[in-house]
Amino acid sequence: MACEGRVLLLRGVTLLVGFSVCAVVQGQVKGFRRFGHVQRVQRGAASEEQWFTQKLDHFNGADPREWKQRYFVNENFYKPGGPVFLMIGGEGPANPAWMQHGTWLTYAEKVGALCLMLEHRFYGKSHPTVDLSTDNLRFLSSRQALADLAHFHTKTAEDRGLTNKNAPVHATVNFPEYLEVVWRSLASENPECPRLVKKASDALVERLKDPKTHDNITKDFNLCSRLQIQTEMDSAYFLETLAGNFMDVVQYNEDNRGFEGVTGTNITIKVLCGVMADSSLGDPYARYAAVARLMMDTFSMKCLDASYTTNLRDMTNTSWEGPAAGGGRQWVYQTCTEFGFYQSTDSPNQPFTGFPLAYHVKQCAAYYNVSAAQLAEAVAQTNEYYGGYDIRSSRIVFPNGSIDPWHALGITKDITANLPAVFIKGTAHCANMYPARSEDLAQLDLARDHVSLLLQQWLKQ
Ligand SMILES: *[C@@H]1O[C@H](CO)[C@@H](O)[C@H](O)[C@H]1NC(C)=O
Ligand SMILES: *[C@@H]1O[C@H](CO)[C@@H](O)[C@H](O)[C@H]1NC(C)=O
Ligand SMILES: *[C@@H]1O[C@H](CO)[C@@H](O)[C@H](O)[C@H]1NC(C)=O
Ligand SMILES: *[C@@H]1O[C@H](CO)[C@@H](O)[C@H](O)[C@H]1NC(C)=O
Ligand SMILES: *[C@H]1O[C@@H](CO)[C@H](O)[C@@H](O)[C@@H]1NC(C)=O
Repeated sequence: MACEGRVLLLRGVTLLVGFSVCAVVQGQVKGFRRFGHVQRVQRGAASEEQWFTQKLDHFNGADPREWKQRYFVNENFYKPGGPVFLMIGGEGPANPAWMQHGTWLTYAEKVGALCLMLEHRFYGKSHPTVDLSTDNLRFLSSRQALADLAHFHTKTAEDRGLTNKNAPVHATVNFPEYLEVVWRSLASENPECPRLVKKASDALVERLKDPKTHDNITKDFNLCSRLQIQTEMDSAYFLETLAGNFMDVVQYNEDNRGFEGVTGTNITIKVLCGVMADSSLGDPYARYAAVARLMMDTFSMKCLDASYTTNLRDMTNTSWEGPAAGGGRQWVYQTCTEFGFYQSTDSPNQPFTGFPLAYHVKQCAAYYNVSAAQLAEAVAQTNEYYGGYDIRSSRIVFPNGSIDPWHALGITKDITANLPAVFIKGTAHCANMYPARSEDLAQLDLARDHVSLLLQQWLKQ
């Protein structure tokens, strides 16, 4: 789900600026799309990594095992007595580039804050266990991660008192609304665009039914190996991979992510809708294939690996050197055991076909032996534990962008004056957290200023 980082504000009183959970994603990582993968960019002293000792299991006093968690500090703006900003790592490596760039530093400069960033357990270099076996992944949960934060906070900012670490979370097994927003976001560029995508996707689904077409499909989409459709999982994985091109671009449309070392930021909704409207490329199906090839060129991929069998092998590799250890195996585990959030094609009001909820649920069994019933129970537990939308704290701001499919699960209307929403028209995922630039929409500038004012106001209380 989530910005590689919520920013918590620690101070004498309950102060928490929830930039919510924003994933900073690199689209081409297996099993991992639309979640937090960040490339590492090392720069300057504030980027130096440091290590903090944590318990493996915060909820079992009898278990003495410990491990080292990575964190970063930027003291450049700190004025004694000032607040502490804590950026919480998300489901990918904590990227030290955030210690040099990003809107939170602008805020820190204004209020004299100390800036800390703590990497999430099991992601990046924060390895609590020797490998990623399903048995060891038991220690990967948002509750353990919050306990890491609490302990980190107690030790590093003892006199500042973080009293609220209640993340706003509403978990849901099925999340078909995601693709509904993808439709609307494409339509905001050009109403024809999502219709063309749907035509193309429908045509592809039709062709898939006839094995005689599979050689052509293999060629059209430049697949690494001949298309093999033996099970529903095979076709679902293939169709989801192609839809993923659109999902990724919509989610990060025009976000200023270049500073993190992310490539392909110039592939925007406008570019994809441009290809979909280009009749010189052939019918919508041919244009859909052209989009896939454009993405491959952009990310320097020789061919497209859209085989579920390969994916299954990658996702069940439990080594820290494994192909999904960048976060894919860990994040999907968290979806199966805490959050769900499956971006299924179960709504009729979206462009794609063929990857229903059942496909996502079966992956939980295939990767971690988690059944559908266990998944449903785990998600219900999460909402019971965190309270879902029933948020009882105060001084949390909830920013969201209207283009970002995740806003469908976000808080886009003020709950109270002390729990304000900042709904930004026309921006994508976590746009407000990235460094400002001159091309930013006026609404985005205003949103950043608004958050800055709230921050200063709350710090005075
Ligand atoms: C495969 O593509 C070729 C060239 O476009 C076309 O002539 C042929 O009919 C296609 N084959 C099938 C089975 O669709
Ligand atoms: C995006 O940028 C890359 C690298 O600068 C360039 O090669 C490519 O042509 C650009 N693509 C588009 C669609 O603008
Ligand atoms: C897991 O991935 C690593 C690194 O790619 C590889 O060396 C190892 O053989 C894989 N393990 C299995 C069981 O496939
Ligand atoms: C899978 O889970 C079931 C039920 O929780 C359990 O009985 C079974 O032993 C597990 N299988 C494996 C291979 O771990
Ligand atoms: C707002 O929506 C929530 C719920 O999906 C996401 O978790 C957040 O990342 C998102 N916030 C921003 C700033 O994009």
